[in-house]
Amino acid sequence: MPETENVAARPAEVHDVDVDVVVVGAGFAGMYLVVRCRAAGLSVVVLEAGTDVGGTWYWNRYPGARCDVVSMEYSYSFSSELEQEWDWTEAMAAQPEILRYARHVADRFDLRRDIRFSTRVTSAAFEESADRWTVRTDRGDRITARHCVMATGCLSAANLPDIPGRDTFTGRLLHTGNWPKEPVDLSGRVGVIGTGSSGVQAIPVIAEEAAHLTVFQRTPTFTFPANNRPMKPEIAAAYKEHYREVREAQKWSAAGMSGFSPSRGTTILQRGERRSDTPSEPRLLAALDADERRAAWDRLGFGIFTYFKDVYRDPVANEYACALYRDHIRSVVADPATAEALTPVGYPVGCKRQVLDTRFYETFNRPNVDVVDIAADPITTITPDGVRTARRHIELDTLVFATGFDAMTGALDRIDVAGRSGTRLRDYWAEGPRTYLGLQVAGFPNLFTVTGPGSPSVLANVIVAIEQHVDWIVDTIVDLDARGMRTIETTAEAEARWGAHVNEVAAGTMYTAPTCASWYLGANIEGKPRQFLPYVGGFARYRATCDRVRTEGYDGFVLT
Ligand code: N01
Repeated sequence: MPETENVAARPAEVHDVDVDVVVVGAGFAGMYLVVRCRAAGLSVVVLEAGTDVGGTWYWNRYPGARCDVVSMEYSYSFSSELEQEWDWTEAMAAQPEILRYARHVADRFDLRRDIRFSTRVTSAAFEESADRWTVRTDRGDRITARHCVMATGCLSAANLPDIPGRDTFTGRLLHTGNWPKEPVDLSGRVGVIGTGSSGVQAIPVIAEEAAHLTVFQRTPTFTFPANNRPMKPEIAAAYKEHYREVREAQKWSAAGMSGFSPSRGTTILQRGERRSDTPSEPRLLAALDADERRAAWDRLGFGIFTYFKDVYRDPVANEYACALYRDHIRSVVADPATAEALTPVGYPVGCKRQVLDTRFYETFNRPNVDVVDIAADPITTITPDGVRTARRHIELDTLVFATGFDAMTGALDRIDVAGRSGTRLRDYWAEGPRTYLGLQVAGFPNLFTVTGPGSPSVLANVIVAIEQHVDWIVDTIVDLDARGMRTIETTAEAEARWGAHVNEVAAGTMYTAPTCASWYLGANIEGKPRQFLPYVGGFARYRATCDRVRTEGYDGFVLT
């Protein structure tokens, strides 16, 4: 079936409808919500700011954008026909292919008839007298619904730092997370600010087109080779043959990945392995001397980070691994000053989201690429024709902000969400988000957040996390209806209990190391409260908790 791009303009008519479920966002979560709601006999409307489905993969069209989970597992599990008929061309798919997949799913299941595109939600308010949500949009629509599901994505609110002079730039100014649909001319003098996952993916590709590329880097990153390759037919065939076992293993894994071995045809679950298994003789990097550590790198390369079980647990082992990593940069980057500028120091590997790359360091050996260490030579202003740092002015035709997102809470903050007594979600979360299971907030009955703060979300294969949340939400609504219940609402006590658990499992990990500043902690956004946002206790454990909560009569929720 050909996958089509939706080119519908902003709908002309204003909607004033009442449905069972209103959904904000038509990414992978919103799309699956349509599938599940329809199957459950619930009427549903999805409101989407873009002109088509795909969410993250609709907005992040920057050169080099690609998934870092294997394609065979970064896909929906709800339809075996879909699994069998879709063919991925690469081990880890690039953005255009994932967007094509999303469109294919929309076509195949006729999802778009329940989605209003080019429609941005401005507010959502709970009407206590009617136990209904009223959702309003920028086009004047008014949707009332029994349940409101925020499928707004974890990394969807672009962070465009307010650097002085930003809006005076007369060249083209772009953000990776809001990339234009039409081809962008990057042949001139290009600047990229940021070296997180987006910047690291975009830089090698832009370097090939640009006359000159200047990378403005504030914090050097740790990035591992993606080792992407074309999809081998025998691997795709092995997955397709064993998809049910693969999906089951994904569901009960630490991070939504099955550990499937195509050659053996078995998953990690079938082999009885667990990521947390401790080998009988623990492999500890900290136990090796300098020569042995060097020999380990020569033998295993980047494999040392997972081979040795203490790298992400013990600060001493972590620093040994970082030292080997830094030597690696020096061996790849020819110019010593450039290598030094690119070398991460002062924070542990495993604190920030792991970045995967394709020839990132090699790119800095090109004559048309240089890096400006803006920690040492800060950007003072953006001028009409470039960027001024403390020491120089760099003329640019195009300036790319690869500066990330107001993660996990930003998209919700940008909607005026009001619960009981008109309490604003952004006020309730002023000191940091409070949720129960990342699914619900006290005082906001029948409001659900898909992959919300306090759930594994960004620490898992997000499609697996989405399916688990959507299944839980729709099953709960169906169950409430069967019991004649009108509302479900968590309590402040349950939120406090869950929040303490989220913090407890994050404590002592590299994510919360004292020297760590990451978007997981809200540290990338000025004024955002510092709080570790996702749940790091493991996906399988989290799923079991959600299942248990339901079977034990919705422990932590009040049904009325
Ligand atoms: O954003 P980031 P991203 N002045 O926040 C810098 C997912 N993703 O879009 O570290 C100057 O990671 C900032 O510097 P610093 C993935 O989960 C996945 O790259 O704050 N610089 C940093 O270098 C990822 O983690 C893929 O000092 C500023 C960069 O901008 C998440 O999305 C691909 C600045 C931002 O890095 C976000 O990644 C892409 C300022 N004012 C994204 N503000 C895959 O591979 C920020 N920076 C699947």
